[in-house]
Amino acid sequence: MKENILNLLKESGDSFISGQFISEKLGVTRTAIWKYMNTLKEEGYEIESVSKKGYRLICSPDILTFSEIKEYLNTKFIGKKFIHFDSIDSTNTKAKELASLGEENGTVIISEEQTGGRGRLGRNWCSPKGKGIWLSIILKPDIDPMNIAKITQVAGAAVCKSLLDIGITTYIKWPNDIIINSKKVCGILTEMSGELNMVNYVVLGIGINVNIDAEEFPEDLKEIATSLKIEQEKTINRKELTGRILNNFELLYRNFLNTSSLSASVKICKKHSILLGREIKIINRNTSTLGKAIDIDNEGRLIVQYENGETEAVISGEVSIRGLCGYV
Ligand code: BT5
Repeated sequence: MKENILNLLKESGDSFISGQFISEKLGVTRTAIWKYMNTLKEEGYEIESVSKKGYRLICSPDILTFSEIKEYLNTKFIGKKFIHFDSIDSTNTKAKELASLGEENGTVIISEEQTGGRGRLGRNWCSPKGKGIWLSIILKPDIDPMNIAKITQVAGAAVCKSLLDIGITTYIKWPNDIIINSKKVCGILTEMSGELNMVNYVVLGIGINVNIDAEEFPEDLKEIATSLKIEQEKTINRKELTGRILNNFELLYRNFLNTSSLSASVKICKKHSILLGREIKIINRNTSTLGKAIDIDNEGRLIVQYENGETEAVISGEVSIRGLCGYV
């Protein structure tokens, strides 16, 4: 009901809408409407109410609820169900819990803040309130578990393309970091539950530092992390960007599933790769080897040429890559 009232307010734009009209249209009492208006105000909606005229929406809060994002969304299945939290430990943890209870393919879990945001290998992901996009998508692809890591690259390509669409050029540090100005602006965490040859579900987590100010990063991240706002020197519309990312992700993901080929995403990843042509250090457990990143193949593997001239196709998840200068 709250959603319906909000829709009516949005539809009427600058004009007032009477309590009588809402009451007749939605079949609720005037008192109930008044209560819903108060709930909306508590959520940050600025609503003017004038006796004999009714209600008017003055402005909407900067929150990533379905009501706020839907005008930017044109997906077929991603985000058809949207679960929004004000605060949560980790959207990936929640998504895994819901997926194991049967939550549907394409459901998006998003939170304004994460108190226990996670990176890979048990690392932390800093996710301050209202400053980023912290979301997870539940996916149920009918593919070989071996191919799941490729979804990270589909997501990386979708984020890069979406940022480029709003005029921001970024780079991908294969396989899962998005970089601006040698600093990390986005990380991707793909987790899976499955058996040897069957995927139960995949949870794709995307974290983007959107409007974080430099001084808001904790000390240990100041040198290695950045945000879109820091780089662009302006506040970025989180709602629009969320919509664009989900739209682009769905297109590339469907292309990946329908064609059984990663090439459309790889094309974007290669164009934006920060590693290709560079000397890198490939860290595999305790050993580290020097080499040069020369290509990303259509399986999404990083092709590395070692000093002895031999080449190897490196699979994401097996190794960690360090550039030889700075963070990347
Ligand atoms: C990642 O891990 O980059 C994956 C991050 C995924 C976060 C999303 S947010 C929504 C969803 N829910 C979750 O709980 N997670 C996902 P990794 O490559 O392991 O990088 C982690 C490292 O990045 C940390 O050890 C820090 O050094 C650094 N880091 C932490 N927070 C950061 C931030 N906000 N921006 C840039 N770097 C950060």
